[in-house]
Amino acid sequence: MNDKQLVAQHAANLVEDGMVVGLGTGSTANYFIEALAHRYTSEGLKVTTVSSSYISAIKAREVGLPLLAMEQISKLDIYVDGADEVTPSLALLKGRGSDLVREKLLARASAEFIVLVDQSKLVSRIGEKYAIPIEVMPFAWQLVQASLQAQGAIGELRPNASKDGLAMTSHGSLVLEMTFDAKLSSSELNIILNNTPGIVEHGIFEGLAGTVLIAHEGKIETRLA
Ligand code: ABF
Repeated sequence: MNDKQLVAQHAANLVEDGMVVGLGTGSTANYFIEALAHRYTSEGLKVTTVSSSYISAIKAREVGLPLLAMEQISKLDIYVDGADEVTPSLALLKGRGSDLVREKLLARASAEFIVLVDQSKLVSRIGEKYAIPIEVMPFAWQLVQASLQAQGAIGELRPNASKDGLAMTSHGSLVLEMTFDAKLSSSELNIILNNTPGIVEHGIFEGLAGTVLIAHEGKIETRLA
């Protein structure tokens, strides 16, 4: 069992009968979906799930988990997802995958947001390793880019990974990937991005993580917000 599987298995064991469970996206979340499905089929654990992406919804269906559409829920008990960066204050950077709007909606609506990472995701500040993904209304991207550039940021639209052109989210947003002055804290960045018109959502998850489970060489460290 690798570190991602270990932490995913640990999180699946935290799920209780009757819970509505949010399914994250990415390689670690995939292991969680598999581990949860195993408990569902082998123990008869009663769960309902809701997914943060089409990809995870397909995975959930493949492994036989009962799945609700996001439109069918108003709250959930637990949301389990990976992250790209985690700071000492448990601010997160997410969204190197596709759908951070759904991810942030589930993180905010859940009674408990559990983040699964290995040690490679630990950073001293948001933006240390990656540019910040910022979903923008397609017609607003230049205005948003200019507004953020005026505040010292640099960056471009995310290219499409598999073919020519630009990346587009499942609900039609373009994605700017911007790098900011390293002196700005995650809460300052969060405020700047929350207050910029034309931004649909961004990858800074500030004050949302309840528990971060960190796997390293077969052991799990638990950090609580
Ligand atoms: C998604 O998957 C993203 O928000 C985050 O970018 C990523 C983490 O994936 P992995 O577990 O594969 O590193 O949830």
